[in-house]
Amino acid sequence: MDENARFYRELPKVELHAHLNGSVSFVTMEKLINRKPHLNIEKSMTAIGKGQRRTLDECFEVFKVIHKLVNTEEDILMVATDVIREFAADGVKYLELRSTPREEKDTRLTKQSYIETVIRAIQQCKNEGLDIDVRFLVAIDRRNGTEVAMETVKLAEEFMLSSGGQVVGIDLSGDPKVGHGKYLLPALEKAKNCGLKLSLHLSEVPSQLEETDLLLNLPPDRIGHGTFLHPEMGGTQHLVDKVVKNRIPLELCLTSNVKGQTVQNYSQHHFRYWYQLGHPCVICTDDKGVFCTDLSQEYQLAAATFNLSHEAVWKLSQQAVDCIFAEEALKEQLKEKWTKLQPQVL
Ligand code: 6MZ
Repeated sequence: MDENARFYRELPKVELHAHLNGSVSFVTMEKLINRKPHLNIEKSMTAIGKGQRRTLDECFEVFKVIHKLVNTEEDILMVATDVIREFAADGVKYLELRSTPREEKDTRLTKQSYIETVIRAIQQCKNEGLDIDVRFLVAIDRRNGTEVAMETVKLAEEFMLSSGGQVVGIDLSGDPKVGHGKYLLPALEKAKNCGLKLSLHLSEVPSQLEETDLLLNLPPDRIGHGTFLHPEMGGTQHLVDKVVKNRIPLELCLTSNVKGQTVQNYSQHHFRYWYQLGHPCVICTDDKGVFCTDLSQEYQLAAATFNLSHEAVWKLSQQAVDCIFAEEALKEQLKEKWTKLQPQVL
């Protein structure tokens, strides 16, 4: 590893936008495929390699394949522990994992046992003594509509109260071309009122301006992507003003957006717009398995594309701590960790 790559690996990092089933590495995927040879799934069907691109629709087909491979408690436990260990090995000190609880009649998996298993994986990694704190966001898949969204929030609330602080919020995700946020608003309001934090995928595709305007009134605690919010990408100043006024941090995933073809190339990524505004931006991976990346690479890519010094990169990773959903005490501990780890030259 060259010295520059080492800097990014050793940089303490915060990962706030990671979908569990999109984060499954090649190595874990191999184990899953070996467990279920009858499915005839090849590794190439579960990831988008270097230089490859897919439409966003094709990306959503990839998740369907992965969901076939991850359909028991045993699978979820393995996937979640592997993903957490990999983030820890990449220098991530605080991770918010998000995942959509699924019911699988064939394997008797319930949404409840799905969440319990993710929490078990988090505890197992803690017991291993890994240098990473992990929290869980329960995801609402937007295509499933009002009732499922409400049920998901109820589950998340129960777990928030019983999990000893591990479940901290709700993620709204899924194919942005399906469904409309107005049907999900009551569930999101309920989540907010019971103390769950909200991270919402907003304006990931161009046609969502009305929905984004509506959901920004909540307001959410963080925004996933927000690719088409600003006027240069067909958004509006009004939307930008709302985001800036409430200082809502953006979770930005460069490789995901370029490989998923919502952004043409790295230099046109909206990181530039929001970073120049001085608005809180957090670099994230989205789906490190599907998009074949890791958080160190994403930081390095952002730095190379936007000409950021090591000092600026350090600041970026440090400021991400302010955007986490965990309790204040942990925030303070993480800030101390960053201070301790800061190289003297910066
Ligand atoms: C929107 C996405 C996504 O929940 O089964 N997901 N939603 N936009 C994206 N951009 C590429 N990437 C992943 O992880 C997979 C699920 O996460 C959401 C989708 O709902 C996908 O099915 P989990 O752990």
